[in-house]
Amino acid sequence: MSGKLLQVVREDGQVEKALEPRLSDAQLKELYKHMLQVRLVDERGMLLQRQGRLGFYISAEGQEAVHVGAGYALEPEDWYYPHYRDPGVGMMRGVTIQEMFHQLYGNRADATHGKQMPNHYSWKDRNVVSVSSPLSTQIPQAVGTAYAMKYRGQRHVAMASFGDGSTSEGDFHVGLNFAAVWKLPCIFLCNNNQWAISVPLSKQTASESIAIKALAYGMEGVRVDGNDVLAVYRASKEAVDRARRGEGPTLIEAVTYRMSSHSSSDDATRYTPKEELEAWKRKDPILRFERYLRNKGVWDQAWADQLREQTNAQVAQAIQLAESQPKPKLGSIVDDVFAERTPQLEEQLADLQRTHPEVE
Ligand SMILES: Cc1ncc(C[n+]2csc(CCOP(=O)(O)OP(=O)(O)O)c2C)c(N)n1
Ligand SMILES: [Mg+2]
Repeated sequence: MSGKLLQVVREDGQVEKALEPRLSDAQLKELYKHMLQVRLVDERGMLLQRQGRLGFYISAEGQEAVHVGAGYALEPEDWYYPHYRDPGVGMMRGVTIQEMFHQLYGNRADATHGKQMPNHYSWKDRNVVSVSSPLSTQIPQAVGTAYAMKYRGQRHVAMASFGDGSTSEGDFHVGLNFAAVWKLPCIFLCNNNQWAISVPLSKQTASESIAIKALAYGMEGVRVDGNDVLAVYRASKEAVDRARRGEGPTLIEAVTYRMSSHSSSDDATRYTPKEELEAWKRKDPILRFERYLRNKGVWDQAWADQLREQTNAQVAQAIQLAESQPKPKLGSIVDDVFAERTPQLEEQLADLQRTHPEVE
């Protein structure tokens, strides 16, 4: 366990050659594409909320390199237990922008028929488990999945993603302890964005870092520059390989910054120092990766312009279709809750139908 921050690409885009992962030009462009897609979806999502077209929105602005880098180290069969600030992993597994907007609108085409808040995605067929609103509950869930995989002799891994504030929950400690004792194929990805709504990291822990906590549990811990997609990828790939070899779990602390407010219901300008945000804006993960690609001679301006244009067009089209969909059917409120509807649910549905005859 090292307290040092793992960095592969410096802020000026220069690379640490010895640490550079061996990825093809096409793979590097893929990483860029995934980060840009998340950013462009977020930009529109927040605007739609401000226009009163979406009820709520959570932006991942500034944190794209964390989950894109980590998600890139996983195979499709691996399980991902998300936080609410990492939509890119689903997209990397083929979730379309359209599916994402159906979820944001909670319409009839949404996989969960509007049962979840916006940004609380659920992609069952992509091994991305539903986002849990109660913080950190995804951690023991991932540990349980890793335990089951070990028990069955499967070679897959489970990754749980969560925030810095989430490390103060009991579930974090219980989950990490269990995973280390049983040497489970589990990776814990802490998106340390310095804030838990308006509570700064300094009020969250007295430890010198989040990563150092791994030492006490008896697992590997690594502190990585979360605005450096190649560093996050490198640390995650090492953790995933270790887990597949049966060498147990890893805690990754990705040091990053929440460049937007906590959610559309928050105003971070009331509690974050302006200079802090300005300083982190200069570390923007997407701009840094662009600098790296330019230095490497991989950057292609026409390709980047087209990518941006195409993604924005997909977003616009997805919004149009999502807004034209009907609301979920009233009866769907009791679907997918239990394998079979309980008599109580049937009774409540009958009550609803009686009191809301106008709703389909
Ligand atoms: C168990 C629980 N307690 C409190 C909340 C309310 N809450 C929602 S998000 C949040 C902050 C979480 O901060 P962090 O884990 O750092 O994640 P971030 O939002 O910064 O990505 C809080 C306190 C909750 N959802 N669940
Ligand atoms: Mg946080």
